[in-house]
Amino acid sequence: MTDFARIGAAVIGTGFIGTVHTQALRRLGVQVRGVLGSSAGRGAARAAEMGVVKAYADLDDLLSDDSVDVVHVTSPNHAHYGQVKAILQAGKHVICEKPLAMTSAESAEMVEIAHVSGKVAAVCYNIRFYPLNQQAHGMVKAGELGDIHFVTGHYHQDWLAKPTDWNWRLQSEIGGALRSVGDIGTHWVDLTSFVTGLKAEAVMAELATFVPEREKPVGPVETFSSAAGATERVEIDTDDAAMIVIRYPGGARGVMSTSQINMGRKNALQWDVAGSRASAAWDSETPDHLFVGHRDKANETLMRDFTLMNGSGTAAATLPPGHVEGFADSFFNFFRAVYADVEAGTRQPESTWATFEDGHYEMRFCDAVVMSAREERWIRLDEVGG
Ligand code: SOE
Repeated sequence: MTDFARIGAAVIGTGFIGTVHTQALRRLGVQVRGVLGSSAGRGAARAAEMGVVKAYADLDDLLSDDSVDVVHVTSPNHAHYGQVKAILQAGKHVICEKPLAMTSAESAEMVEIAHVSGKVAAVCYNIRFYPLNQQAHGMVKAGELGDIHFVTGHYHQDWLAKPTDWNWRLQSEIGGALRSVGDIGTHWVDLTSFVTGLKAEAVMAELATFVPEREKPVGPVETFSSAAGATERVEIDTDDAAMIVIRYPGGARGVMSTSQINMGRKNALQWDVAGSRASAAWDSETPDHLFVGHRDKANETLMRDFTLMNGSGTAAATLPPGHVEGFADSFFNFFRAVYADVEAGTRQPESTWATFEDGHYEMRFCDAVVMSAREERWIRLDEVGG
């Protein structure tokens, strides 16, 4: 495995996902030089808790640190555009959390800035790096499923099911116009596009807000956390759920749903891809098993086992068979792939991590969903800007 100890990284954001990034980088052997919190005080407190040597005062302080080669952006969505632009213009590589931006106009500009910079620029669609999603990508590429006909599934959670559940993602001015679609729907869109090789041509969408008023805590609340204390009632204008029908080029079709109010579904992404020769299906809550469906022989369940997987799957597998690889492992596998390209100086042809172009596709998908839901008609992605 490449020696990553020569590479320095900094992480913007010290909440749930920022901490996941920091822990995965340390496991990889990358030098985490410092973190930047939502305030200097919070950053210093979290750095001390995580044993990170430095808490930066602000973004300029971080970008002036010559020992930092790669910057991870895990701040709320509205901050991505400005921070990524400054990072790339400072000559550093960047890994930006999803969704890439607030709109496809922003993401279009970020694609151009990344191209001009010549630096490695990745979007954190980590779910590609559960090894069996890499395996499925390789199976489709090898023609094992035949022509892709029908792509279905969902991404359902329940952490925002109650009126007392709160998170910054609920506020469109911070998280963007779409919440369930932007936050978790884009994972499903990116993952199925990666597995099938297909990108949506047009969408027909319906959005739903089942909890129109919520109790907003007066103080800060971390993702998947709850806060005690004073609250104020606020009206919600972002989607709790979405229903989206998809047209792909060549006649393939898809249908998916998102929800953050399905009680009992903690973090359930499911995809099911039907091809002309076979089908395949995967569930993030049983990530070490891949269903492969047949007509002329028994169905199969492939348990993650790098002695039985294709090149894509084996390259992403870290633990022995039966030692389940989960959410945190997907970040480790993803960062290992990106940092190998940082070490090489540029993205390699066989790399499978999500680029800014992929992140821009997801933003165009989101803008088309907003337009379709508002105008109650099919919207082609080439109708949206950016
Ligand atoms: C909250 O919905 C969240 O943390 C998302 O932001 C992540 O991208 C997803 O992987 C898990 O849930």
